[in-house]
Amino acid sequence: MRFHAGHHCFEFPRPPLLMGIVNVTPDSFSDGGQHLATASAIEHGLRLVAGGADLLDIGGESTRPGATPVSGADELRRVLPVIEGLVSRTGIPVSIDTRKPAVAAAALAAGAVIVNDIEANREDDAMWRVVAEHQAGYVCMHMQGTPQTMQSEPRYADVAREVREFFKDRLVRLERAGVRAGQVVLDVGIGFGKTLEHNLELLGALCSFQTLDRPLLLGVSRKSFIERLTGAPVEDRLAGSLAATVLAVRDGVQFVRTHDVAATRQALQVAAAILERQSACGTR
Ligand code: HH2
Repeated sequence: MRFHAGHHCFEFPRPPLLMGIVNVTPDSFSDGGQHLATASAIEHGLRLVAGGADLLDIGGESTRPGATPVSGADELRRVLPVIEGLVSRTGIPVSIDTRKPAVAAAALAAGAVIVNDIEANREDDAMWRVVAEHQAGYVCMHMQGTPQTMQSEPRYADVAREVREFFKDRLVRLERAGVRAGQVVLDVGIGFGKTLEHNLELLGALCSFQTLDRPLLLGVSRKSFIERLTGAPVEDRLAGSLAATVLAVRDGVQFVRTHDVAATRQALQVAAAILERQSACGTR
C-alpha cells in the first residue's frame, strides 16, 4: 500500500509516521496562544522535527467543541508564513489543517503537500477539487456535525460500522472529484461528534478499518476522553495519550498526530521492539 502526497510517497508496511502538531491559534484546547507568533510557531515546528516528527500539521483555526470560527483571511495570515518557514527549513511533508478550500489552495501553493480535512463530511466537492488539482495527500476525517454542534448529542446505532460506511462513501466521492485512493489517509476522528463510549468503541475497533486498504491516522493527543477516564487535566495527559497510541499502532494505525513527538517516538520504539519478539514466538 502506498500514500502519495505531492512529490512525497510513503510505502507501507513501515514504522509509524509521526505528525507533529503546530497550532498557530490563540484558543486551541491544549496549546492555544503558545505559538501564535510566526517565529515561535516555526521554532516549535523545528523542535518537533528535531524530536523525530516525520510530518508537520499546521493549523490556524481551533476545532475544539464550540470554538469561534475564524475568517479565511485571518487563518491564512496565521498559517502561510509558518508553512513557508517550515517548508524552506525542513525537507519533511507539511500538512494544512483547515476546513476551507481557499485556505487549502493557498497553503498547497506555499509548499504544503497534504490537506488535513476535519470536515470531510461536507456535501460539496470544492475541497476535493483543490486536492486533486495539486495532487496533494488528503486526510479524510470522520466527524458528526460541525465543531459548533458536534458534542451536543452525538448518536450512532453502531459507531464503527457507520464510520466505515462513511469512509467507503467518501472514497467513491473523492475518486469522482479526481482524488485517487492512493492520496487518501483515513481518520476516525476521536472526539469529533463522539461520546466517551463512541471514542472507546472506535479505538477498540481500529483493526476493522484495515479492510478499507488505506492508511489510518489517529489523533488522541491530550484529548478529553483521557480526562473522562482518569481525571487528568489537559497539561497532564501524555501518559494516557501514549497508552492509546501504542495500542492503536499495534492495531494498524500508520500515522499518529501528536503534540508530544519525542515521547511518542520513544513509546513506539519500545513497543515495537517488544511486539516484534511476541510475533516471533507466536503469542500474538
Ligand atoms: N484533532 C484536532 C485537530 N485536527 N485532525 C485530524 N485529522 N485528526 C484529529 O484527531 C484532529 C485533527 C484537535 O486537536 P488540536 O489541533 O490540538 O486542537 P484544536 O483543534 O483546538 O486546535
